[in-house]
Amino acid sequence: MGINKPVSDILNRIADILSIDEEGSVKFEVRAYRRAALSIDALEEDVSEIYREKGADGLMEIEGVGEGISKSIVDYIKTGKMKKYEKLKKRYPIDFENLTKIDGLGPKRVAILYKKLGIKDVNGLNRAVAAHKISSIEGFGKKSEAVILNGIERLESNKGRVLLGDAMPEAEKIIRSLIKSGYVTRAEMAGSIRRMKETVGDIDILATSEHPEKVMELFGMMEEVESVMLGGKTKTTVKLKMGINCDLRVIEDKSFGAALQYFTGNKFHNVKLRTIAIRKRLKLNEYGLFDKKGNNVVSGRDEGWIYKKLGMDPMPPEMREDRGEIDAAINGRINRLVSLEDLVGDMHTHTKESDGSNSIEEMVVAARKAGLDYIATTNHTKSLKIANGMDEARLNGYFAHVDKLNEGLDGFTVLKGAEVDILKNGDLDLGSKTLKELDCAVGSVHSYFNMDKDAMTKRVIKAMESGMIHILGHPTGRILLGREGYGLDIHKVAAAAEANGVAIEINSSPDRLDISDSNILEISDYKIMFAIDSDAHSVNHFGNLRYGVGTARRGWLGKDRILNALELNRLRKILGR
Ligand code: DGT
Ligand code: CA
Ligand code: CA
Ligand code: ZN
Repeated sequence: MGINKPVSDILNRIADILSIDEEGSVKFEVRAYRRAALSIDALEEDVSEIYREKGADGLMEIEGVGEGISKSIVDYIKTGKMKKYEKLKKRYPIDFENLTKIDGLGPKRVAILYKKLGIKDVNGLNRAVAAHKISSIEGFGKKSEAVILNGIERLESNKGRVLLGDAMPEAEKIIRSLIKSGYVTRAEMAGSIRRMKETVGDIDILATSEHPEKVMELFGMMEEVESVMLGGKTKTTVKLKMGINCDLRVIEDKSFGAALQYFTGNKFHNVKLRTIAIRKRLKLNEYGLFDKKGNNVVSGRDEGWIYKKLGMDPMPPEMREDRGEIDAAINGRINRLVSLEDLVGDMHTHTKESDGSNSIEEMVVAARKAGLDYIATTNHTKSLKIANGMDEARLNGYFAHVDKLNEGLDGFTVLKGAEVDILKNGDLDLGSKTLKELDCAVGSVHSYFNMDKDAMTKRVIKAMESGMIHILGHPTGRILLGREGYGLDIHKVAAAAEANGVAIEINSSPDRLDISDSNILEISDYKIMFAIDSDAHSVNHFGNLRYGVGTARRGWLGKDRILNALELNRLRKILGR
């Protein structure tokens, strides 16, 4: 495990504490820390490696890292601490990380609660809410108290879960090590990761091996592992350093498919399937599908055949949530779902013109590497000052640059776009002349999240009715394991999207996955298209598209519903309307 994550976390905490101060120069500093945190989080190479190879100068080559921040990073590499943070922490000895995850609480409000009530952590907050102390503080009130209480409950229910985007790469690393050991012939993910669920409680891995004991021994000693919780001959559970458990099961080759089915779940899907088996006088378990005499009805090797023998079409793991997929499978109505290979473009990407880490040239190289034929460059607009949003003049200059770039590109196109801020009253954050010139306008809400549901719905619909936006960006504003989405009447929004030809974004950023799979299922009968976007803020983020695809598949979407599965000429016709 590298140190990029802890380093970027501490930089964010420094920004939290600094942001309590309102002074102009500090505001700039806050932005610098946030920016550095973001680009370090997105780095492929570990900062400790960079430091070892190139020293502090190497660190300063990282986007957004200047002399001061590079010193702090060196500090951390040498001592495990940052002096600047330790000093600031004395001013506010508060658990910012968890407190700011709660809806309705930013660093400033957390600091007010500390000063007025001495609240330092979630427990303290919980006690203050229970005693109704919050509502008496200026700027908080009864509504805030309710929002905070709801936020605490959400934080509790998320405890122990991590983002799919953190769990999946970890599972891949473990599987690579297993295969590399030479003792494992086959290893695959099961459970919620295989179903591409947005958060994951524990990692499930199934493997086949001639030497199960060796595999278990080796697993317990992997560098990702903190401790072995439960060691057995065919199943071992470990606690990973990243904070969750990992179950490894060694399975016999002849029942690998059955085990894969069984341990992929989910539980409710499996219960239904077992009931169907019983009705057919069969028995389904992790070893296979058996008749009354205990004979194999179908080879346990193959997952798909188990479904077929039970009288239905096999369906992708992403559908197995007991949301009607078994009926659909019995009636032969499992459609082909969109896959990563179907995506040929990306409609939402940032560069360092606003809050991204890379130049448009670097983004193009990365997008091509990811197999794309076009991207829309969509930086933030002027109201979003914290993200260095662009005004009309800067956009014009930038677009002239993009025009030149496009002339030199062969077989790749950059569409000129913007992530246009949807203002409080539903107006868009750019003049209509500039808006009309955009190839691709993603309209997004970035402020006033606490508006009531009616007002927020009207705000978003007004933006869609402007006829100026092509895509509604991260439609509900939720942050996974963080804040709840804003109140939004999703049916009214979908109806407006249909009426105005606006596509709904499936934002692939692992902490968003917004719009959610369940919302997609809810609105998929409307005649609307979806855009699976990376919302890339760095060259590495195109790799997140797979999570957006997973979300689309969990919403049962086929390629025909995906805007950026269209080749450029057909896409242009739709955007041009
Ligand atoms: P998670 O880990 O909370 O994100 O969700 P899952 O779905 O990965 O749940 P998990 O890890 O408890 O179990 C993996 C799959 O194994 C689950 O989807 C269904 C299946 N399963 C069925 N019966 C059992 C059982 O008795 N014990 C366990 N551990 N798993 C079972
Ligand atoms: Ca699991
Ligand atoms: Ca498990
Ligand atoms: Zn945005």
